[in-house]
Amino acid sequence: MAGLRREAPACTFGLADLVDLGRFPVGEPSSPGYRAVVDTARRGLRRVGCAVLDGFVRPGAVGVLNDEILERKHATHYSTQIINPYFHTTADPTYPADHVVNTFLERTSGFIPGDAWDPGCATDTLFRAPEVARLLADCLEVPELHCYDDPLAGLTANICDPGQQFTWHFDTNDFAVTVLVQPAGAGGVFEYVPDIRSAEDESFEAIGAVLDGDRSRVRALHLRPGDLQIFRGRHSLHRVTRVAPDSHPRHAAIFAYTREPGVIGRLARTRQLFGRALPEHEEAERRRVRSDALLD
Ligand SMILES: O=C(O)CCC(=O)C(=O)O
Ligand SMILES: [Fe+2]
Repeated sequence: MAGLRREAPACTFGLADLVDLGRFPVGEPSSPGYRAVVDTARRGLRRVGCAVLDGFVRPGAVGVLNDEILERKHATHYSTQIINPYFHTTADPTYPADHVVNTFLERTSGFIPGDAWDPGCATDTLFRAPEVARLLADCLEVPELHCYDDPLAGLTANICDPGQQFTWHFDTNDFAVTVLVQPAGAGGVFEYVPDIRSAEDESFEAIGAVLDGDRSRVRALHLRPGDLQIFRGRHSLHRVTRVAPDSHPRHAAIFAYTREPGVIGRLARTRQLFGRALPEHEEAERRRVRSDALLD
């Protein structure tokens, strides 16, 4: 008779272990505490496209999240690339040489891909908790949110090792949710320029000014471990500044959600970010319908 195989525990962490439910009563949407969190986040998102739920992850659980990143750090796909704000890597001769489209800056950070996480680990539990998706949907004023179905880009961690930076760019997703797990000792600061472009206006001139060092509209976020950040990165230029060479690495867990279920990423961007793509990406590319005409 074959012996019973021991299954790995499906989930060893409950939400209460991970989230400070006193301050963030995620499962109680009609409670005053929940309403207060949502109202504050909505104000930030409306005003500057950014909201921070400070101390969302319990201090004790932040260490667990960091251990999970360290266990998977070997799976990080590092990209050393010179990119323009639209993630393009080659010049476009239809624009002048000094145009932002032809301005390329260094990106040296890496991503731990979605398929590196074990289902039921603390990071995955936090990402997939329906109560968290409900809270985020309420903050973002959308009817519902679904975990991004992309097998690589749904749940990731952005790794910036000493000396690395993630230069100025726009995201392809409308918004991103980030939990800062380990800040750098020096550098590694998230900076952004709220709503510098819109679906109707690329605002090349304003973007060029920022790339040239204009700090007048730049905001810097000094996040602490366990802070959850909701950020609209499609229209807000942003970056992670260079981590000091003598600092420890910066680790951030990134949770991607979509308004519709079953959404998956672009083939070229997937290859760029993760160094590979899966058959699902090729299939999705064939079916894709664009939602706007922005450069990317
Ligand atoms: O690590 C972060 O805080 C954000 C990184 C980022 O901008 C991105 O992954 O697109
Ligand atoms: Fe980004």
